Amino acid sequence: MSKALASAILQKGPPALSGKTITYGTAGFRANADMLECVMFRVGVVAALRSLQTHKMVGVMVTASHNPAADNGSKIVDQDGGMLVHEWEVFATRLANSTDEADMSSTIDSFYPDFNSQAAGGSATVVLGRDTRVSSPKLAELVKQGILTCGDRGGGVCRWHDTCGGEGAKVVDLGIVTTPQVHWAVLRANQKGDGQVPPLQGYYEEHAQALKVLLGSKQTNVKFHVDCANGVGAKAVEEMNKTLSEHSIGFSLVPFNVGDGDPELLNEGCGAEHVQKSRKLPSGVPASGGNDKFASFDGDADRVVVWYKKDSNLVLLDGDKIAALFSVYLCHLLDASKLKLSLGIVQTAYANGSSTSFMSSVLAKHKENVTGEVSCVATGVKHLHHQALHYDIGVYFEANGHGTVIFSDSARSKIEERSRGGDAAAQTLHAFASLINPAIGDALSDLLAVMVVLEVEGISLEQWAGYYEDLPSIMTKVLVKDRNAIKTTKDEQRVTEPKELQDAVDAAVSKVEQGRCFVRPSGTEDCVRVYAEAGKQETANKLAEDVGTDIT
Ligand code: NG1
Repeated sequence: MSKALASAILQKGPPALSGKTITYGTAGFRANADMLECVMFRVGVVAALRSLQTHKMVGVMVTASHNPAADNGSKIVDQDGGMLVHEWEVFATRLANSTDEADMSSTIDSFYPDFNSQAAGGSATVVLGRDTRVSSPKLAELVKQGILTCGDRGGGVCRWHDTCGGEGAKVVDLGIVTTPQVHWAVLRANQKGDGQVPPLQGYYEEHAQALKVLLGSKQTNVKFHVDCANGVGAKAVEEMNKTLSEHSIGFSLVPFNVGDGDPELLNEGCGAEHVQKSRKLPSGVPASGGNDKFASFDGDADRVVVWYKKDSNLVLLDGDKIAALFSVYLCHLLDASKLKLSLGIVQTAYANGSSTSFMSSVLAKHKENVTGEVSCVATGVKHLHHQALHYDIGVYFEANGHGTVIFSDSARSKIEERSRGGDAAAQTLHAFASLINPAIGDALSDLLAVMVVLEVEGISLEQWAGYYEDLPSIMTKVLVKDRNAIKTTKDEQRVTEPKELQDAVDAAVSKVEQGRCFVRPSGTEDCVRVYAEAGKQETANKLAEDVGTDIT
């Protein structure tokens, strides 16, 4: 059966990768859209096989997130609503690059040894979403063809059944949605287990219901301007606003950069990536009063940063600050409920040093009722999510605004039990857990959670910004012949190969007060990233520049 499937895949032609290899990295496959046609067909195949293997729905999102409009890509959502397990990422890479029938068939057999036995009588369902890129409808169609090819009834015979009594493969096409909405749909569909994908209205309703509990009888009138990066976030914001107003919740999200003009404007000078990396205002900022509040989503709305203007400069509240806000809030609730749950705060090496010190001091202050730690893992949200699973409550955010808060099953049961007994803090914890996306970073859920925490705790953006002061930092890109020649330790803070490079970084850092610097190959762009931090901005800039010179 794997031979028949391999031959059907190859009929679609070889991958047009111009001699390059495409890798399923921290953000799935990403490349110029022109290179992706065959790859996307194969992504459909991989997703269908994963669904067949797990007997659950999985998902595919066609997007290249914060990359330019000409790029595209895909992220596969696993059966638990999270990111694809590592082994299947390797499988996806192998299958996407294979050009030979025997190699492809043996790849299928080695990564999915039960394929032949499970295929007979099995079925697969894949939830499909796409972003607003011009190339996305065509690429989503190719994913669909890949999925359906798996269960194709060529000559009246389903590829998966000897004599077809089963359903083969099915696609549930959600159309234009945010990446976290695909994760949500897969998670909820598999939790219900009735083979149906719940309508997306359920996503908005869940948020509204949780907000109602968190706000209680508090009358609110909070407005945030939302920079939607000219991407999918605009549609979700509009729908969310409708539901908020139906429930008379006094939160309003006023979208700008909604992408109703030139498709090339996606992520162009706007969105979370632009704001967080350049620390500059995005394009299209509406004329507004001095106290206005702003948030920027990225192109597929899985990241958010918050900001405000001070003397026409931007004051950034990035992923580290969001994690700090949630951690302080959760520590208060854990103190009040005495539930004795562990709280893990997970960051990457890009987290500002001041944020790490701040989080550690928050945990130390609450140590009587909260056992916790701050840890650092490799870049890429899957690594953070994985680490966050070690705690009762895991708060994880990348500095760029990608993250969420997850609650373990046992923590949820304890919170629910205490909350049924009427404990107010436990009821609040329960509602917070229902508000925030349990599967993946979600710009919309995170923003609503920020808004509600600020509102109920009576914290202004200025007070929140004052939790700690960021150490001056800079991130630069260096173009090299082969970025993968640079190898790092697991937490990416040190280079292991070439050794001379780490020696040079150490020498440069030793000359700088409060200096910290690390180098790693990007997983999503063809470059090496340098991050430097120091007591003064000029010194951080110089440190990054010196280390950059050592790389080239
Ligand atoms: P790379 O290109 O590997 O640095 C970037 C972001 C990650 C993550 C991924 C996926 C930085 C420094 N890196 O990864 O945090 O979000 O994209 O989108 O922001």
